[in-house]
Amino acid sequence: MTKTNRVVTETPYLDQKPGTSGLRKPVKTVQQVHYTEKFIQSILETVCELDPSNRKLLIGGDGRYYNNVVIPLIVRMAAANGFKELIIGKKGLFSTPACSAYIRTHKCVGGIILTASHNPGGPDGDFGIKYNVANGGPAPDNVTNAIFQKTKTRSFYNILDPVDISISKIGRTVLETDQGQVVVEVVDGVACHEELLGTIFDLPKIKDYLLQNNLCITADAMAGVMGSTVHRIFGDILGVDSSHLIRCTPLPDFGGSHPDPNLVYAAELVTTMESGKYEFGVAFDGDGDRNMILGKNGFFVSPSDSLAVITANLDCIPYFVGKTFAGVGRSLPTSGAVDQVAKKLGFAIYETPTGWKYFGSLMDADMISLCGEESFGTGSNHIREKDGIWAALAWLSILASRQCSVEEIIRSHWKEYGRHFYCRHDYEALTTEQGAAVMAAVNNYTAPDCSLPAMGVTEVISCVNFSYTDPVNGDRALNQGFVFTSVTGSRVIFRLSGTGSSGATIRIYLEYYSTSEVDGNAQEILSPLVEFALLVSDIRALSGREAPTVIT
Ligand code: VG1
Ligand code: CO
Repeated sequence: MTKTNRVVTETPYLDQKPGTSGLRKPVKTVQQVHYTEKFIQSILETVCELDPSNRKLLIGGDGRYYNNVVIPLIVRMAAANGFKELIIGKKGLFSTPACSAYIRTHKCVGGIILTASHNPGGPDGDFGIKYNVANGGPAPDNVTNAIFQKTKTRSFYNILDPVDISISKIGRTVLETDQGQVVVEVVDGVACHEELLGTIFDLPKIKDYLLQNNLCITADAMAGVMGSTVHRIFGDILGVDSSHLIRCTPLPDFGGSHPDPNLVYAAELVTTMESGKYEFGVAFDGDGDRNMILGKNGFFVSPSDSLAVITANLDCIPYFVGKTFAGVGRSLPTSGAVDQVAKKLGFAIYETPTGWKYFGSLMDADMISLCGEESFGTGSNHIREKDGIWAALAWLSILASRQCSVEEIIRSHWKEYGRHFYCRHDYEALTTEQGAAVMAAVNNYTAPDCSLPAMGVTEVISCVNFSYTDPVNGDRALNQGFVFTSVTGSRVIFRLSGTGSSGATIRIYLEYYSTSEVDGNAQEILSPLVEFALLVSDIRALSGREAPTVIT
């Protein structure tokens, strides 16, 4: 019989505040003595308080470095804290959307997901610990705040003596402990999600479409966890030859890459697509919730446009057909492209702060069926996370139904709804002080008597610090970003990233709407907005940087 120990620890760590999506820290930080244990104990206690009746917990992860150390640790700690059923993906692999699907389908109390998502991995990379609640979505602010409060006074944790469990094989082990029996079940981390996707899309129709038109498609999992899912769905079901599925073997350090599917970090896919060989290409991030969609010859689909196009083409996706469509959600910095569609089709639209956690309550209350973020996140209410492979299949469904190319679909969308020229400039790895100085400079413009400079020739009418009240539960989220709005509806938004593991990253979002010049050059059209952003933030002087690190 395995014994429970109560380990008394020294001073608490005071830096365990979860950010936009869980706690993200350099691996070296989480390797400090008792660091991970203390955070996990704080999660487990919070979960027990939230729902004392359900003792079934999922443990997922994107396969990154150090997962193999922390997974057995969570098993021992969860068992020592009274959890009775622990579900683990084979080899510890469970994409974020698959975790969400599993938690919902199998009625878990929640899940601990070991991922830092798009942040690099490996011994010198980042580690992440995220808690998802019973609806399958990221813990909302009140839960993460409760966890954080506990970390501040943490003085002990509970852990079983080491147990002998292999997570490399599917199967069930019953642990006999001094707390009674604990079932540890290693499952196929893909199956539940795969099954769900099969009920949402007409996969045989997509396969036929590719076959009949002799079209080749490609996917890049960036050595993240989505690789296995890609092999199963693109390979086994859609019949795509595995030679077209790149970086689909999950690696603990993502092969040294930065597993963030954007034009900069997924440059390899961009080059491949530019060759013209493929009709469609998609890249996913480390934990498989993000997607970047490219058409033939590398035609880039901006994530904000992607959400709008999917919303305008619901009839191509069987899941939505014959159902009442509730509405759409988008995060503040996501462009208003989807607003145009919602307006025309009579759907409700909600603008939330950045982070998927804010969509959960709206979906649970049936107020939105679809949502997305400019940061390459798209998804629906089939789960409570963004879902990279879902987005790819949504696009393939649209292509198969409309029988035209990605570029044709986007161009015809712009003709019909106008185009939201859009770009994001990231200044990564600034010091905390530099980040604060830039935000303070921008904050000056929120003063009521402040005169606002023009954006090129266009008058700027307001600068506000965005705050949000959840329409379902009244929860407030303050200081979510500074928004400058021009008289013609252009926006320039400033935010501090909440997913970095150290220092500060400033994100500047630029958006300009036009119904007449939809084929214009985005860079030229957005250049007055860039000038404006540089002027009001003084970011060059304050950060010592001449240019952003990422433009996407
Ligand atoms: C970023 C994105 C945000 C996304 C979050 C988590 O947050 O901007 O839209 O929800 O990452 O995505 P921030 O605070 O760094 O801007 V994932 O795929 O990293 O879990
Ligand atoms: Co992610």
